[in-house]
Amino acid sequence: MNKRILAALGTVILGAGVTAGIGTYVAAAKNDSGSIMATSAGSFTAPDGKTYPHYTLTMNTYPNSTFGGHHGEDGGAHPDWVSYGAAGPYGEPLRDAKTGTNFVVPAHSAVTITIWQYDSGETLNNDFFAKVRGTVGGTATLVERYDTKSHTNATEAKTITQIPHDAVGHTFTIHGVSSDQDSLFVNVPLLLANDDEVTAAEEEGGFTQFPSMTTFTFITGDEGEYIWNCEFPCGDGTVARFGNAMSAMSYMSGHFTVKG
Ligand SMILES: [Cu+2]
Repeated sequence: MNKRILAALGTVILGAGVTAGIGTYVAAAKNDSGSIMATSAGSFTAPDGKTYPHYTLTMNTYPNSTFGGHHGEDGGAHPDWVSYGAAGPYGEPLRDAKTGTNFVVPAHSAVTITIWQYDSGETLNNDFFAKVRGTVGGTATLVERYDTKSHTNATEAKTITQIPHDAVGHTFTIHGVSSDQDSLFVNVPLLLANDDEVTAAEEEGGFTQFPSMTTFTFITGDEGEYIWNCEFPCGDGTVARFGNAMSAMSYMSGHFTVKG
């Protein structure tokens, strides 16, 4: 993956700017203008027969930050870093989005998230995160290849409880930041996109036409402040590649707020 070499170069050139950037970001993230609100989508009946207000969120994961959106048109300070970003209803980048990684969802609701994953991948440090956890039914729906041009599944959708631990692009993992609130833990592994297609698309300055598409639903409790992050070592650095994009907010992590 040439992005690792690029990331290493980026560290040398741009490392000084990182600390200042994180502080600014966290301060800005305190108000709601920096968050994506879930979209209302009717009601959802859980397997136990209970009905909840239903909300949806969409997002993308990219092999670099040149998708526009919250990093800016040219990819911002770290164009070579992997990143989450705001997505339209068919996995298209929302180039005008001002935020891509802070989310607000209502309390006591069913939240369905769809993630299009445009990056390649490698092996997880920890098998734990290759399993789907905390979702309705303990499952997710996976389309290994989604055609973003025709808006159709290029492979059949299937219900999954895990993916191979050596085929993980990124993970979406929500967890609490304090113990005096409802616990919310959700982990969904996102299948890598085809390596050759990702590389070919990157060489042309774009993203693969066929990301994987993963959809899952979970039920929120009382209001609370949570954090989400990727548990795949997709960053850079000497400590198990948990540096750079992995340790900077707004790339592979963000706020996840449950509002009453
Ligand atoms: Cu990641």
